[in-house]
Amino acid sequence: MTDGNSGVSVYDVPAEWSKRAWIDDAKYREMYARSLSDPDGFWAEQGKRIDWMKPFSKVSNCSFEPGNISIKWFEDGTTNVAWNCIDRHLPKRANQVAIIWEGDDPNESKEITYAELAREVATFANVLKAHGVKKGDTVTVYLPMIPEAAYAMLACARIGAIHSVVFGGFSPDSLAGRIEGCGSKVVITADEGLRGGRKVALKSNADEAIRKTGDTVKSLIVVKRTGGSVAWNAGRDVWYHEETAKVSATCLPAEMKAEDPLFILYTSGSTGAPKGVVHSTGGYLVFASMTHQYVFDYHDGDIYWCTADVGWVTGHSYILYGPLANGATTLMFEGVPNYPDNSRFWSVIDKHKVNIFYTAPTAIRALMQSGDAPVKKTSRASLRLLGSVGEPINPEAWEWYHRVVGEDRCPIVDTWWQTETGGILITPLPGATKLKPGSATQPFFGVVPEIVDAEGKMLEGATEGNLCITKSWPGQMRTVYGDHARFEQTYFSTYKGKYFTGDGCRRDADGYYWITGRVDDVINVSGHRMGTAEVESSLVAHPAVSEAAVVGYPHDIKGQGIYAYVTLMQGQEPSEALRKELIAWVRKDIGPIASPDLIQFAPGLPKTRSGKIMRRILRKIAEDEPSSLGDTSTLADPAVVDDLVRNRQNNK
Ligand code: 6R9
Repeated sequence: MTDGNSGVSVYDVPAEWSKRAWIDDAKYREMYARSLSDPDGFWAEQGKRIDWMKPFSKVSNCSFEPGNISIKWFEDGTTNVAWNCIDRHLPKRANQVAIIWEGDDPNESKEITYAELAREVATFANVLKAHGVKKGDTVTVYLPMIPEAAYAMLACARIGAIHSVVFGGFSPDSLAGRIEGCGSKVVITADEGLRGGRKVALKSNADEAIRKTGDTVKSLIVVKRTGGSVAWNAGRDVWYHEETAKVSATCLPAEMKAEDPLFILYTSGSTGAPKGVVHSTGGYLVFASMTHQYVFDYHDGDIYWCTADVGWVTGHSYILYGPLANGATTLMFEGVPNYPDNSRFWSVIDKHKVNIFYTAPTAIRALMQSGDAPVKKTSRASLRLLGSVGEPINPEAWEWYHRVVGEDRCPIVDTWWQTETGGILITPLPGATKLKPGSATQPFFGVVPEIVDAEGKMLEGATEGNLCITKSWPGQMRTVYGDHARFEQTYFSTYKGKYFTGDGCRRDADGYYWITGRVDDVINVSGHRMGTAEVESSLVAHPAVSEAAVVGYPHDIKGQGIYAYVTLMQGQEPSEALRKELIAWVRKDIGPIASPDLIQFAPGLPKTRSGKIMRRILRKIAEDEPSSLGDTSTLADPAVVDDLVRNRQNNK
């Protein structure tokens, strides 16, 4: 069947799926309707999917009203996230594998049972305590994808400390900003990371970052990963393996209020420095657990693999917290999709008999370029369900994923969500939802999407506009760390009374949602969010640069590439060498993910008479659509645009 709106094929729910899945079509409709008609009754039941030390009596207490943005779920209950992810499974699952770790080197892997996880996490928790970490303190985690990353996060949760995980690909400067932002006195890192056979100098990056903070960090706990040589600061640095020898392997879980923060995760927005998104204890875990069970249709015994890094929210909710809350077996992968060759994902699936596989469109597009052979030489017979997250998936990549990787038998869940949402909000449920390639399809339980026009007017039926969510859900972020006003300003001031996602969205005649990408100054490069303002401020910090404007442009593999327009200081001449230098500068300043793909030297930027840069025009030029620049009548100097169009960088 073909979809009349978009021309894509429509895929029915396979019969065996509607039978075996937790949720079929009728159940989805019934539960979705109840989640709106009786939200507190609905969420009170779901709240019981985790164990509580003191049961909650209040379910939700939320306001999106201007001046009083307040989000509370299960607020009088107490619990502990690590206790839910570990202890409660021990009677039944002590010897079940909790984490399968697959190393960068295909010959290296290990399995960690729930009983082992309990000991490792308690031990790490005691090490943190020995270094003075107390309930409510923040701990920055800058680790590669090794089991200790999971132990560290759960150890924080166990003692009520708030973890802030910083992606290992971030530069010392970015790490420094994130350590300062939340005031961590303790940082956890490794000697070196290992990705695609290459070493990443994590300890030395951490040293440099801590120096930049003015040495506010008291303890740097270092996990030995590669054994490479590292500089040592004797008063501050400790080897993790030496510390563990000094402490016991049991640790009581701290009793936490449902609304106590579990973690902070820094994410880019359209303005200013990255924001510390704060997630809660109770509501977050209920939502991560529920979405993991229903969206991936997780059943006991399934082997589940999410390829994200724990440095991103996807790693938090869908490598760690959701799966472990459900007593699942979750696979954690240290490496990259094309090392030692581009069959790696599929070989790992065969090696560990993975049933559920969750990855990003950018990886699918990159692997698709090397053809079907690297996929077809593997069996993938264990695979049952595929997932996608991070950016819109183009129908061609979706079809290839479905036909070649999933051999036409595995449904694909295209899951739309954000760091801020804590868990999946718009998604198919594999036993319930007909699929349209490229559409994230339908709202999850309790989620009320609304499409509005630029003025905030609600648009009905088949339409396109900006995506808002009008009711709270338990996994929603609670605040920006240390800056509640910024929380309100960023998410609730554009359209009063609604959470604004920053995404554009189309709804078709069947009520299916199609996310069209960011409508703010955030670009999505290989599924990683970058604020254009961050890249611009890095560029203008270079002595040769007077002004910079950064926009996204369509990129075959990354989804969006980074296009930077740069105006030089007087007396500076554009050159290839300077172009390379600026790319290296941003790379060093923010991290490799922020490296501009194209830099165009521009004698001037298009501005309005009041001095505002007209990004709309810069985007069109970067997209190579100079014929659709739109209204240019407000430009202070129209000649500037002619020069930009003439000298556009070739991105083919
Ligand atoms: C989970 C995560 C959030 C932004 C979001 C949107 C884009 C994520 C998507 C998607 C279309 C999907 N996005 N999933 N767009 N379809 N299935 O990625 O969080 O890093 O905060 O990014 O990613 O633009 O606003 P985060």
